[in-house]
Amino acid sequence: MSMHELIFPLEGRRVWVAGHRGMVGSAVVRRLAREGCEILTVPRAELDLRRQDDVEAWMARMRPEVVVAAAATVGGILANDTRPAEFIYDNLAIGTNLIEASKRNGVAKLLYLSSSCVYPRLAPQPIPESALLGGPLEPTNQWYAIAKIAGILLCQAYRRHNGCDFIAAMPTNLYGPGDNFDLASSHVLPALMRKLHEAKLAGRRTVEVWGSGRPLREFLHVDDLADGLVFLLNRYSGEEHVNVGSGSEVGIAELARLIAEVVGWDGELVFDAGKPDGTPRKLLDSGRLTAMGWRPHIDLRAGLRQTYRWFLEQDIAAAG
Ligand code: GFB
Repeated sequence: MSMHELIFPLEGRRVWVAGHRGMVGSAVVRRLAREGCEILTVPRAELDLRRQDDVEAWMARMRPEVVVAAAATVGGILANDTRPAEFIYDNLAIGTNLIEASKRNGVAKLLYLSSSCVYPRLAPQPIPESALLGGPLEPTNQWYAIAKIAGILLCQAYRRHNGCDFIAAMPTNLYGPGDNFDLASSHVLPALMRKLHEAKLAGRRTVEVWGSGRPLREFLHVDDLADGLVFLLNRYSGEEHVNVGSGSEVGIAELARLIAEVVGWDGELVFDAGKPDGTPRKLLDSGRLTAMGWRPHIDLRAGLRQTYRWFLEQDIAAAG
């Protein structure tokens, strides 16, 4: 059987999306609606994924057959840099609890969500899966990275030791509906969208962009990611994590100009060298996934327009 055949249909299965309120989890829930499966979710107020006993008890009661581990404490460069204990503890706890409880409850398939920032700071570009653990991490997000590397290795170890069909996906930088637009904790794309939108409303002629504007980032729309994740659930079973990217990168200064165009603001961008640049470049080699037959569909400009429309709806809803 070749790698890209449908080996694990989701139809009729009980699929737990852990982290369903987040940008990724909510996109996975939207995408799974087409698969004919039964989707399980649980609010954070009812189940704290950092509590091992609670996670095990919930899973023993709800008996999911498939788990999408999309729950995580996440944030942009500043949040990662200033809240290290939260980023390492929460993500280690969530990952170990979901994986161990899935083993104990005989889960047939688990998909763990890692992140492209787990690769070494100066990894070869585009970054192949084999670059993992080949060099020192980017210091601003090393805490998050260690937890997300542990998740990948847990999946590998449980596969080898317990025969569990647990796989890991490595998404690139993501954006889209459901993103976090809070300036202190968000990633660059929603942060700039909000800043430029507010500048337009206030008639301000300058907007501050952190760092030099020179770092390069690859962006993937979260609906493309969700589609790639379902593709992997259906068609991939293996020890190595799989990169999921769009294949195209953009400089931060250019991204700011693109968003300014979408928002309709034509002032001046001011670069704040007092803020960190982070890793200089982070482009994934997604050749493994595309060779299996998957590709993304939403280009950055169209994705930005759609995300801005979503943002405006939230804004209006919040104001009204
Ligand atoms: O998206 P971002 O916060 O995280 O920042 P990373 C990307 C680049 O955009 C950095 C610059 O060079 C920032 O300095 N930037 C410019 C801004 N203006 C802004 C702004 O207003 N807000 C923000 N947030 N950035 C994250 C990791 O790294 O990538 C996470 O810290 C995660 O752990 C995520 O892996 C995917 O791309 O540098």
